[in-house]
Amino acid sequence: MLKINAQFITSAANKSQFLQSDKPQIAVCGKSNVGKSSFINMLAGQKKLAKVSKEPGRTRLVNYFDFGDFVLADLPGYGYAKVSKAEKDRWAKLMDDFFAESGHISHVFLLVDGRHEPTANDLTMVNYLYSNAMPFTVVSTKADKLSRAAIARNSALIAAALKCGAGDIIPTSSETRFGLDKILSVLDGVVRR
Ligand SMILES: Nc1nc2c(ncn2[C@@H]2O[C@H](COP(=O)(O)OP(=O)(O)O)[C@@H](O)[C@H]2O)c(=O)[nH]1
Ligand SMILES: [Mg+2]
Repeated sequence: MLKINAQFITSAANKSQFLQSDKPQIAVCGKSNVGKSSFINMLAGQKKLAKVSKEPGRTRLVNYFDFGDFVLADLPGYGYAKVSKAEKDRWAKLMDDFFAESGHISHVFLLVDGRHEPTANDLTMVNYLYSNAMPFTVVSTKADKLSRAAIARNSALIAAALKCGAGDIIPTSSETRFGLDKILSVLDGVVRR
């Protein structure tokens, strides 16, 4: 089993600031407000490691956390309508740079909102992961807001849109910690490789 003992390391605003580490690096990505920070806090078993916001975030930083056996990179969210074209371009450049040297990335968690079909930006992100040959897991969030039947139904819709199997989608709730066991077993597999 993984021993999880997490702490914030640093933030990177550009390529030159990306963290170099000997530990496996795991990235978390998804649109603004999907629940990335909450997911990281659930993994860490801490309430305030990553900042959770009611307002969709505007920070354009990669935040790094040391989890002991691995480093987790919280990537800036996308799809927030109110950002300027210049900010969107800056985000795209940061992501291009991040995945360009993706040899150091062991795994990516792509978070999508379990209540809705994936957005156009989610599809762009997943294509990005496919074209960079990144190993990834799709995590659907906010399962506490859905019935079991709705979770199953939405997983099928999300899988069809993202061209993966419904069984490859892990529904989670950072409120109830539903799905955490499955996430930990993915992490365990990644870290052992
Ligand atoms: N009900 C519910 N709300 C959640 C869950 N995860 C996140 N949220 C809420 O969604 C909002 C955005 O969460 P945050 O983690 O900051 O998203 P981020 O922008 O992707 O980092 C906050 O109001 C959270 O409380 C969840 O599993 N269940
Ligand atoms: Mg966040």
